[in-house]
Order: sequence, then structure tokens, then C-alpha cells
Amino acid sequence: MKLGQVNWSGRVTAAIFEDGLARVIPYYTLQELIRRSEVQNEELTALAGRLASKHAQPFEPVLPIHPSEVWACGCTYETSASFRDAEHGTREGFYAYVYREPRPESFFKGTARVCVGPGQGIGIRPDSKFTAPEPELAVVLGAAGKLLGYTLANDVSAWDIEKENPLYLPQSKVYNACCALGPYIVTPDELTDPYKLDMTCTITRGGETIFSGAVNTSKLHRKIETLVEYIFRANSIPSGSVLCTGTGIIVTEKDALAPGDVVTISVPEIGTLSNTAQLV
Ligand code: DO4
Ligand code: MG
Repeated sequence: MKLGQVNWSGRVTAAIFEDGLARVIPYYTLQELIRRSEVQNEELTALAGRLASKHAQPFEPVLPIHPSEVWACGCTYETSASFRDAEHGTREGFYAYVYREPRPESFFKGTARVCVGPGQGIGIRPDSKFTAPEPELAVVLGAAGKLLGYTLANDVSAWDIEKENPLYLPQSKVYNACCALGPYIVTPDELTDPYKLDMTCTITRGGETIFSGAVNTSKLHRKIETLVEYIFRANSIPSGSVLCTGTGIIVTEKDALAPGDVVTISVPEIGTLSNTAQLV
């Protein structure tokens, strides 16, 4: 099942997406639907199917969930770790260490406040000269880290700020419109193997493609369950949160985002997430 949200009757409303149309689930956001499924112990897909309108209509997907929290993991693909080590002036092997060691890198990416949906603007900090998209597979988590579904994330990052000093990582990662999510959340009964997804990313400027990259999630160096287990250690993350699993597509400084650039991330099983970069 593909779940998400639409604007219906002036409110953000949960919906099931089928064949290019949407069936709204009146009076529920996706967060509220998840909470209800947990309170009454009913599978999310069963509850959604039961409450959805029978009438399918054309709707544009908006932010698929207003997440309680967004967490992210890093250096989960070899390309991300080796690029960062090569870029970094001070400590050789700093990123290779977390790629190799059992404990993954994880960080707090923000809340719904910093999230944008399909078609909305992604942020470039005015104090960054090298902001890059990080296309990532993301998971939506329920109570106690139950995996409710998969979506796409853009962990937009001010890499020059991270490169200046690793202690600046939170400033490179967390700011207005730093996280795009969408277009849909695909439930695990429909997406049974998250480790064989072809992901592509393009950046277009003035209609011309200036960057294109691809990765298969088979290159993800960690199991998603392991990443979830680590972020939940001594850390009671609320239901309806999102975990981004790291980037395997690297955009270098020559293709640093400029205002007006369009970033498009696609995975056929999930959909296409497109956002235009803007100064925030
Ligand atoms: O180590 C810095 C962040 C890494 C990251 O966000 C990624 O690999 O996706
Ligand atoms: Mg990332």
C-alpha cells in the first residue's frame, strides 16, 4: 500500500494512493492514523483501507507525514565515507572509522518544522557555498521502532560547514527546509526487499541536467534493523518518526546547489521526489 497525505477540504489529510489517484482518509493526518492503529492494535494498512473513502480522485501528494522527529545515519555507503575522508583536511580515516566499526554514525536531523514535501523548496543556507543533496532511502517508524514503511529523503547538507570542522555537523545538517520527504510511504507488504532498489538523482539548472548519479541499495553497508536498534538505544523516539539511512550518491563541489536548481530523486518502487533549491 502507498500511504501519504494530500490537501483535502483545506486540511492536510491522510490518503491511499492507487493508480495515480488518491482515496482520502477523512479527518486523519497520517500521524493520527498511526496513533489510532497503535491504540486499537490494528495494522496500519487494515485501518487505512477500512477508513478510506471509496471514491478515488486526482490529488497531488504533499509531505507524506509530519514526523515527530527525523534521525539520520551517515557513512553507511563506502562512497560517502571515502568522499568525506578525501575532502577532510584534518583527520585521515575519520569517516572510514564509522563506516567500518559496529556503531553507526547517527544524528538528529530535526522535526516536521524543517521538513518539506514534493514540489516544495529545499534550503541553501546563506553562509554555505557548497550545499549538496543527499538522496536517501528513509523509513517511517512506529512505536518501539516498528518499521511502518519506506519513503525517499533528501538529507540536504551544507558540506563546506561540515568540512571546516566535524563539530559543525549539526549546523551543516539542521536548518530551515533541510529535509525533503516523499512522495509516498510504501508499506513493507508491498516493498519486501529494501536492499535491491535502484535510486537515481539528477540536478537540473535552467532545464539542463548538470548532475546525474545512481546507486543500488544493495551497497548499503548496514541492515536497517541495526540502524533502528542503535538510534533507539537509551532513546525513546516517538512513534511517527523518520530515519534516513544515508547517502550513496555523492555530489561534488562543482555541482553545489544554486537557487533555482531542481533536485529529482527516484526509486521506481517508491516514486519521484522533486524539489527546487532556494536560499533560506
Ligand atoms: O558524516 C556526516 C554525514 C554523513 C551523511 O549524512 C551520509 O552519509 O548520508
Ligand atoms: Mg546523509
